[in-house]
Amino acid sequence: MKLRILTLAVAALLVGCGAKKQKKEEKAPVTTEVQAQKQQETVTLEIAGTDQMQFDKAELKVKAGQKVTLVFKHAGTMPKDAMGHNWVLLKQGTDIPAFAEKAMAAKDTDYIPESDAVIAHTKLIGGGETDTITFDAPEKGTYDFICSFPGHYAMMKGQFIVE
Ligand code: CU1
Repeated sequence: MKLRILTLAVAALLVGCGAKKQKKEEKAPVTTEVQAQKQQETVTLEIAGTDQMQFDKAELKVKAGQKVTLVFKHAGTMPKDAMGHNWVLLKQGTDIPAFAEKAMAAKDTDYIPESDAVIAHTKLIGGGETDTITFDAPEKGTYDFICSFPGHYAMMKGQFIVE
């Protein structure tokens, strides 16, 4: 008897398009809310380096407290030895020319010198390669990012803004 009622109920639901629609509408706001919340907690940024020794973006923006996923792509075709790029986020107040000089001497570690100035960095990549990193956004403020491949920082730099 119970099963019969259930079958009827299911049939009624299937037939009654209106009822089905209502159910969907009830569910929608919850899903959207969860998605919005997730979006606030995490952010995905994309930036690329080129064969012309440039980043394709001069500015990246995130919100304080966000988990940042950064997708770094080398959009060119030149090999790593000739036109390698990385993305290095530096602490506020870092002396960039001094850091770059240290980086130049750090070939064995892909030009990432031993330094407490680095907040986050990708690996060094060549044409066609991609590296993805995740890190927590630092506190509110404006930070510099550079490519630490020898001679690149003068052209390859930008601002990472935490709001
Ligand atoms: Cu570079």
